[in-house]
This record gives sequence, C-alpha cells and structure tokens, in this order.
Amino acid sequence: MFEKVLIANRGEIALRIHRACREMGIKTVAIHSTVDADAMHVRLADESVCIGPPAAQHSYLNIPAIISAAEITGADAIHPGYGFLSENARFASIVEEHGIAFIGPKPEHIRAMGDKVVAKATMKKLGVPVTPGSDGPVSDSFTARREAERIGYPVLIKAAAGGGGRGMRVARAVSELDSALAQARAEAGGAFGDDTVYLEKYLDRPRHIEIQILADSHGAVVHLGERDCSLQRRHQKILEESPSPGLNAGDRAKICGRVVEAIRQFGYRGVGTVEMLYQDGQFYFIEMNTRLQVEHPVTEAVTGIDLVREQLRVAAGETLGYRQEDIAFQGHAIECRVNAENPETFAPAPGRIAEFHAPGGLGVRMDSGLYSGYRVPPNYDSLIAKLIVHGRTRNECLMRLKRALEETVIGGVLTTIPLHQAVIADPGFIDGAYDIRWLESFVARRRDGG
Ligand code: MV4
Repeated sequence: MFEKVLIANRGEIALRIHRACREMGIKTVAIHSTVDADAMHVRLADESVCIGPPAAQHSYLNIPAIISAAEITGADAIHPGYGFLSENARFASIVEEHGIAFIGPKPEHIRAMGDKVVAKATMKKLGVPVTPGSDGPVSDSFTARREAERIGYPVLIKAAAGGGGRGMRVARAVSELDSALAQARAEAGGAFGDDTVYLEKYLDRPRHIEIQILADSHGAVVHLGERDCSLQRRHQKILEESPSPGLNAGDRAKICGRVVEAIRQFGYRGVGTVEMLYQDGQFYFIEMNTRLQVEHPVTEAVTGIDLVREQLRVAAGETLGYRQEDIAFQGHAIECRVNAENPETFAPAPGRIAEFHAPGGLGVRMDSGLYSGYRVPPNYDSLIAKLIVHGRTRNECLMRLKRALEETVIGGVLTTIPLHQAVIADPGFIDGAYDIRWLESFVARRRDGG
C-alpha cells in the first residue's frame, strides 16, 4: 500500500480522501491555492504545499506545480478527486512517468471515455445499449440530413468533446437542422476547442440513472447498484438517490449485468460510473465517468463500501477481495448538495460562515470542510457541504432528511437548503415519478408563486 498520498483537490472531497487515507495509515499531503490556506483539508493533512494563486488554471490545474509538490514531499501516489485534473489523461500519464501512482484508471481508458463518440462506439461494441444515432461524427449538412432522416426526428446534436450538456441542440424537423448544427458546432468549438458533433435520437422525458462500478487490475469487476440523478438544473445535480424510485428489479439486474460484463472486457481498473438515460423501460448509454463522483456517498450508504478505500486498494494492485454476491444493498439513501447560492436565483453567494452546525444522529452524514469563521472563496464551485441520509425505506429516509435539514445551521451565507426542503416536501418528488425535466419546472412553479 502507498505510504503517502498527495490529494490534488480542495474542499469536501479533499477532506473525504484524507479521511480514507488516515484510516488506512497513509500519510497525506494537501495542496492548496493562496486563498485556501485556511481550508480544513489543509489543517488536517500531515503536510501541505501552496501551489499557486486563486485562479484554478494556476493552482489546482497547474500540472508542473502539482508534480513538484509530490516530488518535494515524497508522495508515492496522487488522488485527483473529482473535477480539476481527475479526467485529464495527459495528467494521469505525466504522473506515472514520474514514478508516482495515479489513483484512477489507466490514461488510455480516461482518453477513450473522454471522446463521447469513441465512448459510445466502445460501449456499443461491448454490448451496452446506446441511444440510436449517427455512430460517428457529422460535419456537413448533407450527412446531418441523411442521418436525421434515418434516426427520425426529433434529433439531438451533441459535442464529441462534450459532456455536461454544452454544445447540445435539438432539431425537431429538417427545417431546424442546419441552424441547430451550426449552433452546436460553434458552441462546441468555443467551449472545447473541438467542433466535432454527432447525432442522436432525442429522448423526451428520460430519467438519469448511473451505475457505479468498481474494478481491480486482475479482471474482477462488480457493480454497486445505481444512483438516480434526474434532479438537475442546467446540468448541475442537486439531489441524488439510491435505489432509483423509477427502476424495477428486473431492469436493474439486466442493465447492471450488461455493464459489468462490458467493463470487464474493456479491461478497466478503478471506480467508474456508467451514465444512462432510462425511458419507457429502456436504457441508453450516454457517457462514462472515469473518476470518483460527488454523489458517491449515496452508494456508500446503501452498500457499506468505502469507495475511496477501494480506489486506493485497486490502484496499489490489490484484489477486490469480494464477489458480487457478497455485496448487500440495504435501505435507501439520498444526498442533498448544499451550495453557497441564492436558493431562488442560484447566483453564487460566497462569504464568511458566521455559524456552522452539522446535523447528526442515526443514518446522517455530512461531508463538508466548513467551520465557523471559514471564508467561502468566490473562485471555485459553490458546493460547500453534502448531506447524505440513509433509512431502511425511502419514506424513512425522507423523514430523516427533513429532520436533518432542519437541524443544519449554516449562517452568514445563503444556501440551497431551502430549495431542498421545498423539493422533498413536494408530492411530485415524494411519489418518485420525476424525470430530468422535473426540477426546472418545479423551480419555475416556485418562482411564479404556484
Ligand atoms: C440526451 C438527452 C436526451 N436525448 N441524449 C445532457 C448532458 C449529457 N451528458 C447528456 N444529456 C442529455 N442527453 C438524448 N439522446 C437529454 C440530456 C439531458 C440530460 C441528461 C441527464 C441529466 C440531465 C439532463 C438535462 C438535460 C438534457
């Protein structure tokens, strides 16, 4: 096992990784920008290195500074967390070229899944159902028409370098196709420096269900069930749950089996998430994330498996040490993402935390680097805490979540807690029949005072 891990991230996830390392007797190195010098993960780590100014481009994305910090402190592995460099194949290979272990998949697997056209072709070949589409890039009007005709309208134009929804445009008829194609390409080119796009059948009201997988470097692969991440606004998830209230046992077993087999054949190592759309009883692969995800604690709650510990173990070459049959799924878990934002306008609301009290009790977990007096910097993502609640049933989980949200005190900044309280009190959420468009209409209804 590693002796010292450098944590190439900040905030709650840096703390989360530190905690797993501590429990395994591994020393930790925190890196931080100047504005994060007083962050909790820096205080708790065994060592820390300031790697640059507030702008992420010059600190948390600064590869030479991070490699230098690892070399100076003698770290034998780097954990990238999520966001920042976590899905940067070039970073992963540079880390390994320096004789340091990258806690994640091999660079070639990161690269393959980073290109959405390659990812989709790979999964299709390995037997995972994909959304009907162009099966390759579409660059001219003629090809677009031919493919859209074949797929059937409405079609969705997506960026190959995309993910997260940027560079997506719907065309509902041939009359909309040329302008949608031009807009998607322009947006993709601007956002990713690559204007390659492809076409898919547009799914109207799907759920977003993702399968968590875990693989060692000896060919063992297991799934840890699904998370329903349909509650999103502008491609930002706000609440995730497991199991999905919209999935039956038969469909779950079928898709999880398919995904595990595909990942085994792919030769993947580490944790991974296979993102699917689910509509009318059918699954469609959209993307694979090759990192630890924000919402991983939902899976930890229902399986009792520490995903960061497993990441460290498989990155060090250890075997999983258990089979699929050994994994038990217990009860229901929900995560609320608490952002320092105006809960009505979603405008970022950084500032000084005047008061902080985390909720507790049975089945309640709060992952956060907050403390009273901490200043939430304006330079990064507005996620400041995650509240994860577990119960024996979805109803027990919801009752407990309501109680835990009421108990939470975060003073001095606006947070999205009131939004969560409204969501979990709404019959449309309680009945579990929501899809990816539910939250946007809920927010609009609230704004119009309906
Ligand atoms: C789709 C889709 C409908 N049909 N693909 C959005 C982000 C990207 N990762 C995939 N996305 C979508 N792909 C087809 N063929 C709708 C979305 C989508 C979405 C997906 C998951 C969660 C929230 C979403 C919000 C808007 C659109």
